[in-house]
Amino acid sequence: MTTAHVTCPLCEAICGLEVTLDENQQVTRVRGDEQDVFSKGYLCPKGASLGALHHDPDRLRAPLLKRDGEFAEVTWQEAYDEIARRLPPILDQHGRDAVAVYAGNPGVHNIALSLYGGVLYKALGTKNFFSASSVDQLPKHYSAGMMFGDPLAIPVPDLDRTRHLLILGANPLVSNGSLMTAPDVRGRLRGIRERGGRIVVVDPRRTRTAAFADEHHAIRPGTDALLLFALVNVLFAENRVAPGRLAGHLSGLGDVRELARPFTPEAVAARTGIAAAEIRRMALDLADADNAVVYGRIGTTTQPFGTLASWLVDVLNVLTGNLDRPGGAMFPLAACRPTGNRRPFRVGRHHSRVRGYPEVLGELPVATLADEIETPGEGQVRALITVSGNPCLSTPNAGRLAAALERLDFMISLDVYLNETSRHADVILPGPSPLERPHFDLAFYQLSVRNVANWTPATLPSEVPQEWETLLRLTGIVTGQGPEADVAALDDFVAAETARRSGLDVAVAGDRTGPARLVDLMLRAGPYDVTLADLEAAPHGMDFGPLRPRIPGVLCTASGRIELAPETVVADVPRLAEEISKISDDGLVLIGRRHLRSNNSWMHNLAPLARGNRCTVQVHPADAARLGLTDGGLASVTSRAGKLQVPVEVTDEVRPGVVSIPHGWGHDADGSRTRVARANPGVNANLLADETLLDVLSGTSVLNGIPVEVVPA
Ligand SMILES: Nc1nc2c(c(=O)[nH]1)N[C@H]1C(S)=C(S)[C@@H](COP(=O)(O)OP(=O)(O)OC[C@H]3O[C@@H](n4cnc5c(=O)[nH]c(N)nc54)[C@H](O)[C@@H]3O)O[C@H]1N2
Ligand SMILES: Nc1nc2c(c(=O)[nH]1)N[C@H]1C(S)=C(S)[C@@H](COP(=O)(O)OP(=O)(O)OC[C@H]3O[C@@H](n4cnc5c(=O)[nH]c(N)nc54)[C@H](O)[C@@H]3O)O[C@H]1N2
Ligand code: SF4
Ligand SMILES: [Mo]
Repeated sequence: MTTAHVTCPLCEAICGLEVTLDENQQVTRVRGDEQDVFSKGYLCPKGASLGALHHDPDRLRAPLLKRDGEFAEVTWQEAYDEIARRLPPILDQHGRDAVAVYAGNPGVHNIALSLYGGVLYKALGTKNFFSASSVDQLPKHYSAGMMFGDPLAIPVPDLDRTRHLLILGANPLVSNGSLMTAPDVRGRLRGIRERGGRIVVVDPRRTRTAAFADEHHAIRPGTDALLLFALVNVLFAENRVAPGRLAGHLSGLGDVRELARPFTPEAVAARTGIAAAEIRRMALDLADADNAVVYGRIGTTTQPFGTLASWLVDVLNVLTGNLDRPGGAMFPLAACRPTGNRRPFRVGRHHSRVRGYPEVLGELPVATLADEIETPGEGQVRALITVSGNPCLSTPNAGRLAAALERLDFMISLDVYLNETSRHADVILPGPSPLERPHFDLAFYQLSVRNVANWTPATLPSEVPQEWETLLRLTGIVTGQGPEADVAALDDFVAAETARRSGLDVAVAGDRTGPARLVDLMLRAGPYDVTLADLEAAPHGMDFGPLRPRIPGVLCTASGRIELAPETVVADVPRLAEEISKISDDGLVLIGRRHLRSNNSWMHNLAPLARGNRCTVQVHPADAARLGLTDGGLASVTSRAGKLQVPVEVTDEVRPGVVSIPHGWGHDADGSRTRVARANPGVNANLLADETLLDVLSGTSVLNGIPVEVVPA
């Protein structure tokens, strides 16, 4: 029997787990690691299923190659030979942009993919780079980039010290937190109460978090920016703007005052569904609290005014003096120094070919991937590489995208399942299970409510190559070196680059290779005096303490100040102002929801998580009565993009005018190999999401607030 201490790579809470294996390397138990410096024993049902994931017989352990429409297991050599035969001619004949990439969410929880993915994408040199960020958090990168100069400088709520938390569009008691790495959110929220503080939730659904809170406002979807502007308006009108220490670091305060003028509580009340008096009180409560923080997540980013809402969240944190102070919204300081050049954030360095959407953070909106595949002409996408992504379930108008994938000349999926997306591929290259690879949360230490770090060595030897090697092999192929390229030499090159950008000699990392070497270099260049060897000696992690103020050091705007009214953001305000006059009861809209025993689209194949059908359309009793829908009956839901049938759940959890279907379901596609998930497939909510509805600034899809019609089926 052996016991391993690993950091869970399944969500942003980064819990420390204690995994027990028997002599046959079977996982017999997974528990929370009580000695973990950050999570202190917390875990959720997904983390507890790490063994089920590792042992899942459907998880791929060999490459699959499609011949005459059927997949067969092949050797790695055969897989690379096929790629070397088919991919380079597309690049040669049609140019770099003919090959698109879609990078999905698990890549952010995987050091091999996050450190070496970029090597392949840079070698490909395609403008057609897409990722799950454009169905997620890009608006927050955009607003942070414009306000602070650095799109990765995202302030997080200082949960453990705050006395007033205003949450919009997040359900951290179920999601376990996002853009806010905080294991055991429930315990931390309870702490706020115990300090005499207050939790206020703004959400169209009475979620677990809303039910736990002191106050819940069931807002009309898509109207958060109106509400937030009204809060800003009240602070100015009541002379409660008090940026404190930040006053000397601000630009654009007067502009914000002017911009907020039309957005009075009375003006936005009808549209948001929140009474003017309530809005006024919410603003004053924020101003009155000793410290307070406004926090917005998926419900505020995947909607038509995602960037404006993300911006206004931090404007409020500034106006109340809560940005960069304990108990407010603070900038974490990760142990690994990011190696990028800190130049002021810019967008629109290139545009998508068909619809002309600007690039943001080097990517284009995934909502336009189908356009790029379907539309002939120079630069048409003819091949696609998906890397840990399932866009056929996670992106808008999934039906159109699935049909478009069938028109590609060639497709590769780096994926651990044969699923709704990878079934369209010609070659599937699997990666190791979480227990078969080292782990380090590069992304999430930058978003963590305490400064911590934890290195996890691989628990077991891998049955397949590490994914960084796979990515370097593909890099060899697209750079003309063929499938036999010297992976060790490519890795040395990557390490030398990392060392150069960190101002170090690569030799300091000794004989390490792969991600371990890069992490060691980045730690040595980082703000704490630690190396990878120090972390290896601390299996429960290292704690660098609570968050500390970082302004002005963290800023890298051209002015060196916080830009409270960035030009491009301000230019979108008139579009929001038009919303004020819109009628307030314009039909049903669809929102999503997350479930504790679920992880986007890909963990429904694990028996311990797969109990019961949770894929229903929730409808308010008043709407159900009006529409003739009955609990347990079947509804037909139609949007501009598509149509589906789904069981009805009548509940007053959702506000009137709003229906909710979770995303990530629809596991009945022909040819996918996820046997447990198929037994309880649910429906693909993204058949309904409209690929033409975007937050215009960031290119992020509207996944909440989609107009739909619902009738009995
Ligand atoms: N309607 C609606 N749609 C949404 C959302 C919503 O709220 N509503 N949420 C959006 C959000 S926030 C996100 S992040 C996206 C997620 O969108 P995606 O990232 O496209 O989808 P996932 O469901 O995370 O699928 C991840 C894929 O990675 C594979 N995978 C898992 N582990 C590994 C690994 O270690 N290596 C490799 N190579 N592959 C692996 C899985 O098998 C799966 O195919 O969905 C978005 N879509
Ligand atoms: N169990 C579980 N955990 C997860 C995931 C999962 O699939 N399952 N996915 C992970 C990922 S990739 C992410 S990005 C995070 C997301 O983390 P969260 O953002 O906390 O997740 P959600 O539960 O989608 O919460 C979004 C909330 O916004 C509400 N909402 C919808 N529209 C609006 C609106 O217009 N305004 C407002 N104010 N609210 C609105 C929804 O009702 C919902 O309660 O969760 C992560 N954790
Ligand atoms: S909360 Fe997230 S990190 Fe913690 S055990 Fe669950 S899935 Fe893993
Ligand atoms: Mo996400």
